[in-house]
Amino acid sequence: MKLFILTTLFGLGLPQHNPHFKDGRTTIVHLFEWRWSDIAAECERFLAPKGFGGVQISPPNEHIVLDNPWRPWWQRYQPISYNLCSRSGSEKEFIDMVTRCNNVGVNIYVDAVINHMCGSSGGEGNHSSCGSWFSASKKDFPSVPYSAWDFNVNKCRTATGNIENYGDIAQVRDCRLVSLLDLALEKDYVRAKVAEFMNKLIDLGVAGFRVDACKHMWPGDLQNVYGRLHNLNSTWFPNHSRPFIFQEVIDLGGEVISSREYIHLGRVTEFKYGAKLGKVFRKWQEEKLCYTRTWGEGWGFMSDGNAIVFVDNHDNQRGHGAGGSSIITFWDPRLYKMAVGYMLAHPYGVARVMSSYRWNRNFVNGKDQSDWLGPPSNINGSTKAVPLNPDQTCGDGWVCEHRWRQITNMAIFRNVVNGQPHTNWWDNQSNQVAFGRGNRGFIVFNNDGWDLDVTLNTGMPGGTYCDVISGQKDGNRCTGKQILVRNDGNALFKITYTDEDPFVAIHAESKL
Ligand SMILES: *[C@@H]1O[C@H](CO)[C@@H](O)[C@H](O)[C@H]1NC(C)=O
Ligand SMILES: *[C@@H]1O[C@H](CO)[C@@H](O)[C@H](O)[C@H]1NC(C)=O
Ligand SMILES: *[C@@H]1O[C@H](CO)[C@@H](O)[C@H](O)[C@H]1NC(C)=O
Ligand SMILES: *[C@@H]1O[C@H](CO)[C@@H](O)[C@H](O)[C@H]1NC(C)=O
Ligand SMILES: CC(=O)N[C@H]1CO[C@H](CO)[C@@H](O)[C@@H]1O
Repeated sequence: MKLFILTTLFGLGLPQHNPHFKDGRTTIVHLFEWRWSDIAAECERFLAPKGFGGVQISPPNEHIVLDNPWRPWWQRYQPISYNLCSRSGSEKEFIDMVTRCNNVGVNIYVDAVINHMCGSSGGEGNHSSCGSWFSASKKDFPSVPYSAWDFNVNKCRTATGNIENYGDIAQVRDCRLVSLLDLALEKDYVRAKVAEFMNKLIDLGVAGFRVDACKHMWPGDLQNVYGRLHNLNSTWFPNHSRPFIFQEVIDLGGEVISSREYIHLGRVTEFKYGAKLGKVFRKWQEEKLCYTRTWGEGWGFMSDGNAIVFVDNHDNQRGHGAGGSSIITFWDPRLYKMAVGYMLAHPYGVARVMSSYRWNRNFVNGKDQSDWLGPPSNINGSTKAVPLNPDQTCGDGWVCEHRWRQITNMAIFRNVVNGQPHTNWWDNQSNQVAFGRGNRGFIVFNNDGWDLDVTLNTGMPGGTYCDVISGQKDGNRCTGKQILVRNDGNALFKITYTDEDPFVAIHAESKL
């Protein structure tokens, strides 16, 4: 346990590994494809009061606009320039969002697409989110400007110019990822343009970056770019704060490129986390929840201080990226709430919660033919606002997992137990487990096909606590289950296997 705590401190000690959360907050939410004006409102009306630490936003720069398929979500992963106008809004709206979120202590992390520009067959013209002219065939992007010189052409050794063999490190980094025009990040000019874009965002007040497709860039090139970045804006962050960097590297083990190559530069996405947690909660391949006693490094994950963790992300929730069918998403709400609850209760990693939109799935031979569908949109292609229903859930196809009571309350749990060790483990050698976080919180799961009825040592002070899953504390009463912790710390837990949510969580601030 000592070692665990030391590595945590060490991780936060590395400058680009620190998310710079305010006021003991601990959780990032990815508001995938949300408009800037909706994010600004959400920071003020929900994220700050509920204690969320930050938002990962969709790429803010100018992107291609595609007609076939119609406005897919992935058009935002095809940059045309670094102008800040996108499907989510204008530069003015972006600045307003960053300012308003920062003013209520919620950080903004930008999804930075710096490996490539648009696809090689992206055509010529002004089919771009700000109407900037470009030519994919000539590799001409005058609004940056980039010209053919700025792309990897001669370096790539495949006949098609695309990555053909993922076992060949040079191909993966020097050739085109699914035909996207691959920037020559070894060039000083390209490094300078990318850093200029990122520095503009830093100066406006963002707290850091989720860097897209890092596996496809050489660590040395990234180190050079990151080295050019300004410190965070001291209006909102302590002097000399480095931007938080978390890098998308898909490494499920057995790949020629390892997440280890990137951990000295910033945190890295731990894709094994959601893939394994999905197997555990689905009970696939004889996995059991009791085996998660050693969850974290004990499961072969990278060290705690280097990891960003998530149950699902915008790629693998729709079958893209990594993790396969074990990934649990909002489409399986009962399992999803348990899995996200587990992640938020457990001390390993910096946690990110996904917030999605619904789309009409259409499976043919196990593959979703609609995995490209973009966010809820108007007929003219503009993204719809996120309306709130009277019960505070979201309408118009926005799922808003972060507003599900069980998930919101577990984000609060994570703040309340922040810094406390993983303690008082119990399991039934099957799928009933419980663990505490020092004397600040305790959680019990029943993912077996029979009832749980057991007295456990919670490690918490005696008193009556509100379960924050079936309800929460409301003044001097509980809206859901009540848990009586005796003065010796023991409490009786009963969770029937048919419960809507077969888990219970209590924490220091849910005490009556
Ligand atoms: C895009 O190009 C077309 C044809 O050249 C022109 O008519 C149109 O005004 C341009 N749109 C923008 C937004 O620049
Ligand atoms: C930091 O943000 C403030 C407030 O928006 C702004 O006035 C200032 O110019 C920014 N600092 C830098 C270095 O850009
Ligand atoms: C941060 O830096 C600014 C400008 O150099 C300086 O005026 C200010 O006193 C510093 N703040 C702290 C807390 O050191
Ligand atoms: C697109 O449609 C929406 C809703 O009808 C409207 O509010 C918006 O102004 C339109 N945008 C453009 C660029 O026409
Ligand atoms: C292996 C197994 O199922 N063990 C126990 C799981 O928990 C219940 C009570 O909570 C026991 O009755 C089982 O024997």
